[in-house]
Amino acid sequence: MSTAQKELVYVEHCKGVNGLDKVVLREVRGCSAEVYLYGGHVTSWKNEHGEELLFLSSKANFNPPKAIRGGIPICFPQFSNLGPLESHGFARNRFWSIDNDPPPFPINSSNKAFIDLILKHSEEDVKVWPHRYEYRLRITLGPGGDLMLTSRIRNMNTDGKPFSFTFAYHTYFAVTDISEVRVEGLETLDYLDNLKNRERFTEQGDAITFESEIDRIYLSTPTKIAILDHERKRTFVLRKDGLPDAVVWNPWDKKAKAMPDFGDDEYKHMLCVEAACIEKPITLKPGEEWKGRQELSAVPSSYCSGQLDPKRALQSG
Ligand code: TA6
Repeated sequence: MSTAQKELVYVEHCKGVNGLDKVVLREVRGCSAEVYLYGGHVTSWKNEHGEELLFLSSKANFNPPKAIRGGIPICFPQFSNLGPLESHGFARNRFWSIDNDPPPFPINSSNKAFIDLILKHSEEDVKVWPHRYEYRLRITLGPGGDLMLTSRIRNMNTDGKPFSFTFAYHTYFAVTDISEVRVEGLETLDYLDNLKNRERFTEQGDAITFESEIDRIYLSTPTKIAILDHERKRTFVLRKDGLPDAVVWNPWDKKAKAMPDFGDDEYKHMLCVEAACIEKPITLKPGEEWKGRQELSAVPSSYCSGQLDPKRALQSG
C-alpha cells in the first residue's frame, strides 16, 4: 500500500457551510465527493484533476428548511407537485443520520470511500405523510471516480397499510455551455411535458439539444443515458436501476431570474438529468423494501478521437 493510500482519509466527518454536518469522501486518484447530512445531499463530486462535475448555485441556500440548489437533491416521497406534499417531498429538507449498522450490502470490497445515511419517519413527517418508513442511502465514490447512490426504502407501517411514492435523484450536472450539450439515449421515447400540463409527446429521433427552457419526464428509458459536454470533451454516463423514468430540466433565462437561489446566467452551466420513478408510483406493503440505484461516471470524450462515441458508450456494458 503506497504512502498516499496509507495517509488518505477515505471518509472524513467535518463541518460545512453554516456549520452543517458534512462528510467528505476521497479516493486514491484524487477524486472526491461531499455529502451534507442535511437532505442526505451530495453537493460536490470532483474528478482526479479536482474539477467539479456537479453544478451548485453560487446562490445556494444552506439554511434549513430551504433545499440546497444544486448537487443531487433527493426527491422523496413525492416528485414535484405530483401530490399533496411540498414540491419534491420532504427528504431534501430533513436532517439525516449516519447509519452505523446498515443491513448487509453487496459491497464491492475495493470501495473504501462510502457513507451510509438513514432517514426515518418523524412526528413532523407523519403529520403530512401518515406512514412509517426507513430510508437507507449509501453514497460510494469508486476507486475510478464513479459516484454511486443506492437507496433502500422500507415500509415500517404497523397498521398493515401499504404506501406509495414517487422518486428522483435530481442531479445537477455542471456543463460548460448548455447550447453545446447533447443528451443521448432518450431518442424516440414518450415524455410528459411539464411546460404543457404534462401532455404526452414523442421525442424525435436525434439527440436532445438545448435552446430554450425544457422540463420533461421521459418514460421507460434505457438504463443508460449519456450527457455530452462538447466544449469540455467530457461525457457523463448515467446508469440507473429500479428507476424507469428520467427527467430533463433547464430553467433557461426567465425561470432562472425568478429563482432567488439561482444566478441569472447559471442556466448556461447546468443541466438536470434525473433518474426517477414517476409514471408508475412504487407501492410497498409493510415489511417490503424498494431499491433504486444510480451510478455516474465522467469520461473524456471526443468525437474526432472516437475515444468514446456516445452510441458506443450506450451500447457498452
Ligand atoms: O425536476 C424538474 C423540476 O420539477 C422543475 O419543474 C423545477 O421546478 C425543478 O424541478 C426545481 O424544483 P425546485 O422545487 O427545486 O425549485
